Amino acid sequence: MIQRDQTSTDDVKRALRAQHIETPSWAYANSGTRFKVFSQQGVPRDPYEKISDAALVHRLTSVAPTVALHIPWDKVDDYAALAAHAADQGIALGAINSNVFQDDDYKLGSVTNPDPRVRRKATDHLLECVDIMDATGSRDLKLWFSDGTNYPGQDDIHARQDRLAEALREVYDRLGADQRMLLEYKLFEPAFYTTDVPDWGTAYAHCLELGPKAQVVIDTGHHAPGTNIEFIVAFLLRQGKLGAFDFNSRFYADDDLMVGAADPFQLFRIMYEIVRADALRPEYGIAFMLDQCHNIEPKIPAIIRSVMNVQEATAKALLVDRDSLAAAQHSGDVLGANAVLMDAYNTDVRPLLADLRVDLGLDPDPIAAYARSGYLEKISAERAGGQQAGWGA
Ligand code: PSV
Ligand code: MN
Repeated sequence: MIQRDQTSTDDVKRALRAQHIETPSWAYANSGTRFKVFSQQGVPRDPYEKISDAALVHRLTSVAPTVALHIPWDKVDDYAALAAHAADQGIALGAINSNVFQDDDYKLGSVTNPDPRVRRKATDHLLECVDIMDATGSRDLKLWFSDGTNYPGQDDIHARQDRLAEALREVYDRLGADQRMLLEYKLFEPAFYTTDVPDWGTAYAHCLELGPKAQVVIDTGHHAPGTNIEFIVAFLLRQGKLGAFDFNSRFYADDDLMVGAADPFQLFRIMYEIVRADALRPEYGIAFMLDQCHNIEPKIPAIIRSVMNVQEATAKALLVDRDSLAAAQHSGDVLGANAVLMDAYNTDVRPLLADLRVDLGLDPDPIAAYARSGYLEKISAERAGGQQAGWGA
């Protein structure tokens, strides 16, 4: 069992206090499956209201100071005004997510489309996202492409990689000195035969070719069952090419359920690799983002729960006795090394996190605090009319 002295507990708390988890604007909006979107009371009707909800999550947890936007879902006339609204509420705008997957023109692909007109349109959208970053002060452009093919022979696999590289290069060259391109991969869906960025290797190779401002995003839901994601984390960290996480949980494919719900042990193993590389610190530059949809559960408490799940996995990772682990590893003590890791994983860190919240002047139980706050009643009354936001708005 782990015995901790006060100094090491303080170190763990210090690291947790500095943690930064970005929430996604779309998690506050309506979502569902291709079968049905169930609406909920009080759902935001515009980006301003999404930001207000995100700000509340930050006020209750103190570790979620930024919210990611998705363009055009969060399109507004004045992005500087949107950033000012976020600042007024005590948060900032985070990554800008592009969207080249919801237009009829993209049926055969966006930046990899065989038609140069469609490629131009898609690339122009990505460039527009960089313009938006200039206005919002966002550092990161996050790219996910739904591009791929459904049938052998449908298009030239090799040529599609060339087209992808060409578009990425144009956008990369447009980035400002402090801006980054984060390239996401996904095993399959919506295309089923080939996917143009299907895995970390493809994303890594493109990022390497582009240069230091291009880095890979690991969306935890985007792998084949059984994939050792912490290996990918360790590999990319070693290469300096891990830019961000999109956290969520999957049981089958890209389920987008709450992070830490399906496999908290995997989340702990991922966070251990981060801690081991000293990459938790915001200055290290990794963006820890959620990419989730709350289809049947109430959204704001689900996001709070997700933030808490990441904190719990992180706290356990920070509790790993690294000296004992290294000693066991070096002496070839297989069982001993495994036991050191499991001791940390099996520690109940909820009291430590509750203490931390009290130190920060927060309620030790953010979900109970949310329930007591009356916020849901308030937004249900205030947001009665109008059109609730969703994947298309
Ligand atoms: C689609 O799979 C997806 O979930 C990607 O992971 C993106 O990050 C997200 O949508 C937002 O575009
Ligand atoms: Mn994602």
